[in-house]
Amino acid sequence: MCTTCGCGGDGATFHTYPAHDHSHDHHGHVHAHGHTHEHHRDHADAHVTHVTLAPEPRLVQIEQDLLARNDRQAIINRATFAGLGVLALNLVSSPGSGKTTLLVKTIEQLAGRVPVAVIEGDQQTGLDAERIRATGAPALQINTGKGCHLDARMVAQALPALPLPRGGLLMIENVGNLVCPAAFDLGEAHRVVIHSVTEGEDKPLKYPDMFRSADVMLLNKCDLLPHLSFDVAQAETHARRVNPALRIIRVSATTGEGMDDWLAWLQAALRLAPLATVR
Ligand SMILES: Nc1nc2c(ncn2[C@@H]2O[C@H](COP(=O)(O)OP(=O)(O)OP(=O)(O)O)[C@@H](O)[C@H]2O)c(=O)[nH]1
Ligand SMILES: [Mg+2]
Repeated sequence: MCTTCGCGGDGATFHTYPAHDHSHDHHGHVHAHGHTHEHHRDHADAHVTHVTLAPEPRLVQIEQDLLARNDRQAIINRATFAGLGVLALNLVSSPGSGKTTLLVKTIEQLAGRVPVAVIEGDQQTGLDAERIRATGAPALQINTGKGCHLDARMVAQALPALPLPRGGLLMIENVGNLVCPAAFDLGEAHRVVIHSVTEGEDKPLKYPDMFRSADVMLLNKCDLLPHLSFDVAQAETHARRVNPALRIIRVSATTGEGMDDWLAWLQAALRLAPLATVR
């Protein structure tokens, strides 16, 4: 459980699978904890019981306050970036999908043309920032400890320590996590979700908030497709089902496949950076 954003079991839905006694009647509402409802969803999964916990009102209030405070700081961050003509991108994904590898390759390709600075988010270690600095680009590591996401205040506090590339690119690599980072606007102009082909086609459906909140999806590690049963068309259909406007670019950070399309998208976004005062 995340200790900073309150993303615990509140409002969660539990699905139980009775091992025996399929004739047992689960149709009635059960108020075991005062807020619990139990029912069959349909005949197709008649042996599956869905239990929905209603959220505790006080926790909902705390979470709303937290997100409202974050949104206020995100507006300030966004205005700062727009004022400097900096294009800020928030890179989100599950752990290991290739965010840092893509960043390194992107920085190498833009070298001498577009100045880039990077904020790295990890629970522990400065490993990713070291990989970025090895390219020559400035990088600042934020360690979130037990936190599972970056928030707008962390980014604001990091900015004075990082030379912002006026007219350039600020890449913010979020903590590897497909859940909580979806709720926290950092003030970015665009959110880029990286979905690698080793993760399974179902991820956009299982983590819809993340894919819905993104503007671009980089489908990474496409060089591995010949070795996998991953269905690209199905993954893209799932992603578009939760976000019809999502721009999808197939890439491989390793071989460079698709990088031209990604760089073309970046160049177009850079031209609009001073106008990016809303997302
Ligand atoms: N085959 C292949 N491997 C890749 C590709 N991109 C990244 N990898 C590998 O995937 C692993 C994870 O890459 P990272 O760039 O560290 O992933 P990340 O998303 O930054 O990971 P976290 O920051 O820990 O969430 C490394 O072993 C990379 O070499 C790719 O396009 N193809
Ligand atoms: Mg990384």
